[in-house]
Amino acid sequence: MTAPPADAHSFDALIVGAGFSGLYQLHCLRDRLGLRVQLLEAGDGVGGTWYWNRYPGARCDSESHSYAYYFSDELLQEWTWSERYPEQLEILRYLNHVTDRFDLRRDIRFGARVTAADYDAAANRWQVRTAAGERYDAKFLITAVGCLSAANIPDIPGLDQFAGAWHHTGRWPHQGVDFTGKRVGMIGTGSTGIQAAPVIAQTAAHLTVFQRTANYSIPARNAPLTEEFKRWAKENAAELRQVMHATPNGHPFAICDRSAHDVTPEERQAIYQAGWDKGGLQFRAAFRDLLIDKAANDTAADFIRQKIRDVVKDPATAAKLADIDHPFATKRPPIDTGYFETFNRENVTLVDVRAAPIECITRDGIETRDGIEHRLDIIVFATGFDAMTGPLLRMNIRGRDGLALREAWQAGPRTYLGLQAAGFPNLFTITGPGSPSVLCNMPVAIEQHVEWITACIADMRSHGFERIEPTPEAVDRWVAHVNEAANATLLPQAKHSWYLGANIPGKPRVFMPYPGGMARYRETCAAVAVNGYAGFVLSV
Ligand code: NA7
Repeated sequence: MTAPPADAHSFDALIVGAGFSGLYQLHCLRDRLGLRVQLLEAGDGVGGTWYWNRYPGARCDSESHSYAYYFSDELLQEWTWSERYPEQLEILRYLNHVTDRFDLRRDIRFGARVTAADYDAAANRWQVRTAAGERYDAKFLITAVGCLSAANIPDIPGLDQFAGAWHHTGRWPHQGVDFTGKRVGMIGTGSTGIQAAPVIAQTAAHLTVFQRTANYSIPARNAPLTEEFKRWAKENAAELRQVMHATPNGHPFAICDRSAHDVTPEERQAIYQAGWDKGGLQFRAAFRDLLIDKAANDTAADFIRQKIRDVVKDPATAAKLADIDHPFATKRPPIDTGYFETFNRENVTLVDVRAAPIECITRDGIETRDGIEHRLDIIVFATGFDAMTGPLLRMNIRGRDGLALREAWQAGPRTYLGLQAAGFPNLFTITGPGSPSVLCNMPVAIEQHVEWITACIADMRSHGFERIEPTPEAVDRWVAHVNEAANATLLPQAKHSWYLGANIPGKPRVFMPYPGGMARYRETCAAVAVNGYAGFVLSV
């Protein structure tokens, strides 16, 4: 496997994407297994999500001490985060530090966007092409393209005639955008819009927020970390790792083992208030049944709606913001720094585009169905992503007998464990659809996948296997299991969620991430490997 290649572009493994996943995968395959590996990255630098998402207010919603690699004790001890939630630039600095510390840069080809990947069955090699026309081939192809990297820019008529500037938050200009004195329109009130609005409003002459679906949000309560906390996190890294591995969502806190119905209304109110004051994603860990029992969920939803009404002074605006049509946390729950307070500013307006949808973009702004033209200098698309499948499908992957992944997944993604698809030998998808991924603190999900893939390739080498792919039956069973797990929760009730692909016109409505919990998923993957890779076919 490690014999010298016939030409400079042949490798044992190709990895696509230099974010959290790709960097660790490169380290594992090259430095632990001794493979010849090339990592192909579309951007000019490492960082993945944190390379592209440079919009104002961009910050991680996982707490910094948990949003890090835990595979290296030395790395954990030498890196110190500055705030409770790391901002985009700090994460980018961290990933650059990791890249240099493990000497990864020399095996990364930047500016290399993969445009095609074809499996050559006779040679058992993946033939990969980039937009620049470069060709690579390798036995293993590992996608590390992230779940939220294919920007969704809605097809609104007239965008090409807009006289101002427009930007998608996930493709933010590196030099930044100056909002001073500008009339800014922002479409989208997901996690991104909720982070960006308060920051944009500080310098813009006016900010108009176009809201299609009102959203819950919990205060982040971001703050600089104290020296005491920084020391505590380092001293307790092993215990923190254990907690993150044992919880369903990979965060460093446990979900309380009580039902929302086990306490009196007054106690419940006090518990929610404490969660609100503490801030962050931990709010949803207050009760074990918030995501499985609608009546329990309603208690949290009502609490947050009341908070919105308390914060927002104009009752009409408060009513629109609190008119939320889905259970709490069935869409990815945002956390914010002053989002609802932003609507108390003189220079901020909320436009309800559920009531009056966007008709078109004109030369001077955005026109809604009620005939109003909202005059703008800059449009910010905080409109999210073609999540989970988008980044994979746009690579034009073809497996055995020319089977296109796009065809195989016509009715929605079909994987075994989110790791592999039938008909695509030796293709591994890190945090692929069907794995916990976006329902988990991402570095935890990523480390588990990378380590499983690395161990699998190591096992193949030691037993002389050349190919691995799942059986169609194992895929069928897993897809059914993912659906069952989703249907056991309230998650599918948010009909417009990107978890379901519902934000992209024409995309099949299938629940994509695995909602059975990261801890249980980790055990399943380990059991599969121990049982001779049950559900996979290994061949020589
Ligand atoms: P999201 O969560 O997909 O949010 C996108 C927002 O944009 C959401 O409010 C959408 O409304 C809105 N949207 C999308 N298309 C349109 C059109 N055509 N018209 C009006 N409004 C529109 O993306 P984010 O970037 O905020 O967050 C993605 C993830 O990144 C986040 O969950 C974290 O995991 C990190 P909708 O709700 O579809 O009605």
